[in-house]
Amino acid sequence: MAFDIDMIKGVYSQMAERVDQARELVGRPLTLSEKILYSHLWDGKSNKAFTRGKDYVDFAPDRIACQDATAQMALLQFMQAGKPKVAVPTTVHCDHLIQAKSGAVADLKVANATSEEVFNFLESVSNKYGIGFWKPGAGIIHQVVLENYAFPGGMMIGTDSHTVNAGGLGMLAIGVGGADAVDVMAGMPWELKFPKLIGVKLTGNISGWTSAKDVILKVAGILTVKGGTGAIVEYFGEGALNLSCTGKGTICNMGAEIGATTSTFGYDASMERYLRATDRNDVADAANEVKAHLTADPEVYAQPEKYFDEIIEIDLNTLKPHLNGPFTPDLATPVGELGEKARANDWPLKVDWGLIGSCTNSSYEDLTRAASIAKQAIDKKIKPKSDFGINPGSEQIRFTAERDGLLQIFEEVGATIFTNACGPCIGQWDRSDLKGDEKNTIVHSFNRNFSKRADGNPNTHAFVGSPEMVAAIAISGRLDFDPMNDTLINEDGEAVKLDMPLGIELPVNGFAVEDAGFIAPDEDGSGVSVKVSPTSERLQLLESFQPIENESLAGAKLLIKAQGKCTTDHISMAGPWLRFRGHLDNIANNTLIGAVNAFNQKTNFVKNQLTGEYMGVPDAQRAYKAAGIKTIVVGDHNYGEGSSREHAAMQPRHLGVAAVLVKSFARIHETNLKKQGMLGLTFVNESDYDLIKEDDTFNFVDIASFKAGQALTIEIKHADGTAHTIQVNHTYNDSQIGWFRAGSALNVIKKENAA
Ligand code: MIC
Ligand code: SF4
Repeated sequence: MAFDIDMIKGVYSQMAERVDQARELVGRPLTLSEKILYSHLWDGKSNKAFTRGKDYVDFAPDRIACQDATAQMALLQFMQAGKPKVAVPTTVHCDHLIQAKSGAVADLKVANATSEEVFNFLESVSNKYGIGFWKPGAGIIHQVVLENYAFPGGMMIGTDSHTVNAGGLGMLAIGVGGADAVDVMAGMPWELKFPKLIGVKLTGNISGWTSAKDVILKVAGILTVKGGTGAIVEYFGEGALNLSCTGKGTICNMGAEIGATTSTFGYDASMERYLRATDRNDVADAANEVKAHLTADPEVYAQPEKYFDEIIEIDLNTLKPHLNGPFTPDLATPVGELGEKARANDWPLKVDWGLIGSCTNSSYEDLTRAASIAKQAIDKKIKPKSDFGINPGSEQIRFTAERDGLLQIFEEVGATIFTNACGPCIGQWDRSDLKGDEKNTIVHSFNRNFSKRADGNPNTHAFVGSPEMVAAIAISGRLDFDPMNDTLINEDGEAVKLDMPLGIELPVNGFAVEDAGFIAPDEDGSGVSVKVSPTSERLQLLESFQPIENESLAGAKLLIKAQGKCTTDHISMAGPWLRFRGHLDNIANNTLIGAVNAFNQKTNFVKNQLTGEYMGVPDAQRAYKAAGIKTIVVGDHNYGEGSSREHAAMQPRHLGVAAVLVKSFARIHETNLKKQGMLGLTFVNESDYDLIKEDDTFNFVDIASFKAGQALTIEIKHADGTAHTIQVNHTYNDSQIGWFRAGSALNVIKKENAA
């Protein structure tokens, strides 16, 4: 039986009325995305049709999921909200804080010991406030959510950018910062700008070496890392019907890499099969009753150009397998062409590691497809040239894969089976084969491949591909290997070819698990006490941010002008820093240490204008803070791309940065800045970025009349006495300006609760 089945039935019981009403209001057939959006309005009904990309709308998500690395800050904030229980079903998943080193059993033991304090904190807060808790080793948040909680037509938010994975089961699932989750946990609406809609029509059928992953690798190549910003991507067409549910999950998952708000697919037979296989006949039966509302109206898919803002068509019959990278997930190259490109760019052709796992590709089907390749290495006597690492998506998948002999195949080719957790995908990887920062290549089935992400080494060239392609490349040990055309020399000196992968969508004998790793909260958690030691280096209770007063903004200094890609990994690095995710002051010591200083092309080396000395970004910022001087951060395009981690906003806020002024923002990060009471601004004229000099001082000329829909004016004073006055845009609405004035969104909630 499914968790929270009454809630799901409740959503379905209102669906018909709400969808019909929305259709009437909008005056035309509806896409699936619109049906889900309009049936989750906070006010129940709307009396106006919303304008995409413009109107801010209040929604009522059905559930929330948090992972350990972001849950700490989310729950520390929720504890301040003064509520006895979460208002909607919520879960916490321990998956980010487990380092991959020698194998699942040993690694889990180490993680439980080193992060005991944090796991205990999360478990007791969950117990107190009615939150379901998935302990370390239970699996990666998004696989566990797909297996247990996602349901067609539902809306959820999660404090992780890959929450979007649940689109594979026909949900609108959206990644948010912790402060957004706190709103919903506290029983308040969740606000989102009504998204634009991108339709992706899939014609033909996937076959051979091509997999669901290649669909999104191709889409990423077309739309780039910011092409989906502010939009929901809705997939449809006969090709969509023929993809498995977890394959759809893979496609939706990596929609985060194109900046999409989320991605989704209409309810179909693959989803029903998946629901039944994961012990949710009740959800499948309930969904079948409202089937017509769980996909778009037929007119929409017949003439998509009339209903979507943009249409992409992909012919799956001709789609080739891809490998995307290095350093960015949108650099898409068909496998057969990679050798030439690698040679031209001097990317190492020798592949050191093949890693299979991460929330995007760790399903049972993924493991079977990769295992079918690994098995051939054994049968055809090919000795794998690269090291192999596997992270199963959940304990249920791991247990079943072990029962069915899949893990044994991987072990036979020398793979290490790591914990059911994020592992190398988030830099939780004690990689022993490198001595220093050697230039090297790895291939993986993850979603992100930003510089330093997997192993902290800026010279690791990481390429993203399907699990089966990762297996093939790892066996060959070469980046230019094309399994569809090339042969390999086996131990008998014969040239052999790998046959195409064969997958099993769902385990023939059903899923099995002994201990899935779930701990239900007490019915009444009011007696549970949550302790945070004042001397802890891992956890720190939060103090309210003080509002940024207009006067304090006069004479703000430039902290850093970041050049080029500045993702949340650059602003608040993960890997070794994950240990401080619950301690704001400690984690602030990594603030912007990965951002490239536009004036010297170095990282973590900026001028402290007070002394003229060059130093690390956090040190310079602490000096400004000590002197009571506000600062601003300047950045390029798609600033804050990647993770949902609100630390990337809270740390600068904590250290006294007042404003972030960039060419463009990634959605979640922009919201995170607003929530924490900061100014997130964009240049009206992008070329004004070039005006900013290293010794600049800023005046926010008209901040006193900060208004929705009205640009602000900033005076830039250069050290030589000259000055420029520029216009900057913002997207704050009235209530968001209220957050800025109150010091943070949380301060507003606190005030309302106290009243
Ligand atoms: C990631 O993939 O970057 C993460 C780690 O899962 C993040 C969340 C985090 O920073 O904790 C994400 O994608 O939101
Ligand atoms: Fe974990 Fe990686 Fe997925 Fe983020 S992308 S949730 S780190 S597996």
